[in-house]
Amino acid sequence: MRIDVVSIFPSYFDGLTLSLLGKARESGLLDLRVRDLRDWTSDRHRTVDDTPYGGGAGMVMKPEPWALALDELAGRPDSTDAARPTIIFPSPAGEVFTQKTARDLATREHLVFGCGRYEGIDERVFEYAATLGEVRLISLGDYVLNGGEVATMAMIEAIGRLIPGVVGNPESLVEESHEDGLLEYPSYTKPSSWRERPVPDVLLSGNHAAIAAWRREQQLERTRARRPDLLPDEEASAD
Ligand code: 6GU
Repeated sequence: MRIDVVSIFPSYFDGLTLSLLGKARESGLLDLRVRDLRDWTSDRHRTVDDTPYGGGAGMVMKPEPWALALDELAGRPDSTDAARPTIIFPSPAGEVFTQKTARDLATREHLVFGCGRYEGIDERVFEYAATLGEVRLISLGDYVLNGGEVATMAMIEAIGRLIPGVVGNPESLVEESHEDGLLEYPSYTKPSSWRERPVPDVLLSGNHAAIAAWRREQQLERTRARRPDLLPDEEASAD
């Protein structure tokens, strides 16, 4: 998979050289390139923002540097459908990012992330981007960040680990919170008793069916307590 990121703070993404995603980049499973939006400015001050029409607080990102960046990274509008990238603008005004979104985006050949700052990007950039590929405005949740960088990193990590081969043991992808729509069951390791706290007996029993049943019950119980909104109606009331 190829991922291009455009940001005025490219060094935010230095952390993506570490750990599993760093290895995926070294092995070629993930071709991740981070670019500075200011590379597509032409004035002496490398200006990327200006005052908003209609007035109001803050600054708005100018359209032209974004258009030049998208032309270079997302191709010209005459390119074939298959080669058209998915262009993602992280935005608190977007659809909410979930594991389902991550699974969908992990199937794409080419993603382009445009990280906005200030009060946002000139609205015409989203229209222009839609001539180059599928545009998605995506939010991490109902709170405000200073810009799209941290949101983009979270999305790249969630998407990247779903690329086949990135996570060594694919079974660890299945038994995660949200993969089956429920929160994860609790985990324990040695010692079997620690500071007066024993590991639940069933986990030491060797009875795999009983362990699976216990874990499932734990998943339901936790989801009921912490995230009842995730439960299907028939599981929503305690039994
Ligand atoms: Cl994607 N961007 C910003 N700026 N704030 C957010 C967000 C994104 N998701 C939640 N808050």
